[in-house]
Amino acid sequence: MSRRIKVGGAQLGPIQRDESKDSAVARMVTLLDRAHAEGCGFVVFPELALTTFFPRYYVEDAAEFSAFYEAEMPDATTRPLFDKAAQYGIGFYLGYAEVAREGDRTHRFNTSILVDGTGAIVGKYRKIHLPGHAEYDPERTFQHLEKYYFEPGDLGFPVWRAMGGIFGMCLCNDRRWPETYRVMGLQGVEFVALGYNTPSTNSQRPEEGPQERLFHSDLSVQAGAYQNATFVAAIAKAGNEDGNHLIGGSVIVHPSGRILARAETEGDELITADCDLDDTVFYKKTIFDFARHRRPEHYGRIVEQTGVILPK
Ligand code: ING
Repeated sequence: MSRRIKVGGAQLGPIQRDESKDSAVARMVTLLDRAHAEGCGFVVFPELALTTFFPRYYVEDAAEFSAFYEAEMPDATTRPLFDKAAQYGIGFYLGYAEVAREGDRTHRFNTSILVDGTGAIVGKYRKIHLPGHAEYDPERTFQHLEKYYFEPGDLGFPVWRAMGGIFGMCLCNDRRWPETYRVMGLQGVEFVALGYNTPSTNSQRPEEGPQERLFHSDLSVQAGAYQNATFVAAIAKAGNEDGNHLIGGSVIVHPSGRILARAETEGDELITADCDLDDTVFYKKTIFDFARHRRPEHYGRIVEQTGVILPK
């Protein structure tokens, strides 16, 4: 029995700093309507899908940006998205900024959730690889302060049985790190959902522009999919946010590494692909049969070291 699921990638165009969350939710509901009309069973939205990419701005007191974070999910603002998805029986991935009070401490994470077709949150992920820097850096052409506004995730890279398969999540910069996919691959992941907000130039190397950024995004996602025999949907928030450009290039990738669907615009756009989760089985039973081929006795450095230790 094939385990086919039609997957929608709901790329968002820019969200301006003064745009309301209600407006962002309404745009996502419109994409969900389109996904329903096209027969999708699962939809992937971007990273930080409710707000502009606020880590590009520096404020002395991070509490000034508290409105960008969600203390409860769903709340009155996001409930329409959950209700519409449940009405359609569509599961989804949603990225947002999370504030969590644990005891007397407040934690802030760059978070995503996995919601099943009944509207139930089946899983949560908190971004582990935070790129950029933790303090204002005058040397950069623009700021990328995720290390200032978020803590590294504390939930690891779990996977969940949902939508008839084994689903995992990550966020943006995580897609550049092979460890992200491998930890999920070692749990049998068949579908990795991820959202991203990727500036189209390098703040430390201005000549690195959108073409290079799109190339590296595809390279990372296709490699992660192929090397772990999993589908990957990598979905952007794109376009010009208050003069700051983010790449588009949302893709849905097959476990062979081939791109099944790619966004053509930098706006709100639904891409779709028919994903038969059983397509992962051949690769998991042959070239990437981890139990037969991996030699972890030689991989010690990967977990023992953080940075490079050069030879004498
Ligand atoms: N954004 C970017 C990303 O990893 C980045 C930051 C771009 C880091 C290119 C390194 C190279 O796609 C987020 N939000 O992680």
